[in-house]
Amino acid sequence: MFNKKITIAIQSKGRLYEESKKLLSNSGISFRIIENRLLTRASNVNVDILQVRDDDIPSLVSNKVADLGIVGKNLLDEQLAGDKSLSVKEIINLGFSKCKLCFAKPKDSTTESLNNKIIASSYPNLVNQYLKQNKIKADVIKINGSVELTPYIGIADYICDLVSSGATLEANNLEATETLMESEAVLISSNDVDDTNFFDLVNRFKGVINAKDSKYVMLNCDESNIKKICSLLPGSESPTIIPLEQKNKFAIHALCKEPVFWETMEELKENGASSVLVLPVEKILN
Ligand code: PRT
Ligand code: ZN
Repeated sequence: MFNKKITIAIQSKGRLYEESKKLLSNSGISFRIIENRLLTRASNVNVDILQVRDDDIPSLVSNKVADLGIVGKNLLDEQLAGDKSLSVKEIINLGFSKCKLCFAKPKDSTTESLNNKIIASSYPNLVNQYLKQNKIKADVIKINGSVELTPYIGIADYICDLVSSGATLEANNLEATETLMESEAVLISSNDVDDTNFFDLVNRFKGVINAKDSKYVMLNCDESNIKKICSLLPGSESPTIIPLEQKNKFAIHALCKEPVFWETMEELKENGASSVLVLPVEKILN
C-alpha cells in the first residue's frame, strides 16, 4: 500500500489537530505523535505526518514539501485571495471544524450597512474581495487576535470573524449581520501533482467521512408496510428485504447515508416497523 511516500501536513496544535489525527488513524494509519516534533513517521504505511502551524500548510503543499494538507477553508481562501502564486486545490471537504465567517456589530449600534465603516478582521483579503464584489466602500484593518474587542476600544465599527457556537459574539454584546462564507476543514493538494500517488489514501478518507453520518438500520414489518417503510429510510439506496419464518413478515436491512434521528425511528414505528435497530458504520468503501 502507498508505494511512494505520502507526506501529509496537519496543524500541530489548535482546533484542527484532534480531528485531523482522528481522520488519519481511522484511515488505518498507525502513528504516535510526539509533541513539538515536526515530523512523525507512520509505523505501518508509507506516510509521513508534518506537524506545523495551519498558516504554513498551504505554502508547504504548494511547494510540494507536503503532498496533502488539512486546513480550514477560511484560511485557504484568505491565502489564495492574497497570494496569486499559491498553487493549491481543495480535494475534499472533511466535515469537521465547521464555522462561518461573519460580519458583526455591537448590538446597540444603529448603523445599517457596511458602507463607509471600519471593519476589523483577521481575513482582510476575503473582506476586501467581498466588499468589491458587493460594491461597498469601507476600510478594513487587519487584526490578528481578539477581533471581537475592537468595536469597544473605538477602532472599528464592525468585525468580520469566525463564529461557531456564537458564544464569543454573545459574550461581547455583538450580533452577526451577514455571512461572508461557510467553512470547514478541507484536504488540499498542489495544483500540478500526480494524484494517482495518493488516490488510495484519499479514498480511505472518503470512506471514513461517509461512514460518519451513516447508520445501518435493521427492522421487521408486515409485507403490506414494506414500500412505505423503505421510503422513510433516510438516504438509503436499495434496502435488503428478507422473508422471516413467520408468514407475511419481513426484515428490512438498509445502509442509511443520512442521520437517523429519534423522530425517524418513531415514524418508522408508526408505519408498522418493529424491533428497529440502528447500528454505527465504521468504514464504507464504494
Ligand atoms: O497555531 P495555529 O496558527 O496553527 O492555529 P490558529 O490559532 O491560527 O487557529 P485555530 O486553532 O484557532 O483555528 C484553526 C481553524 O479552526 C480555523 O482556521 C477554522 O477553520 C477552524 N475553526 C472552527 C475556528 C472556529 N471554529 C472558531 N470558532 N477557528 C477559530 N474560532 C474562534 C473565532 O475566531 C472566535 O474567536 O472562536 C471564536 C468564536 O467561537 P464561538 O464558538 O464562540 O462562536
Ligand atoms: Zn494559524
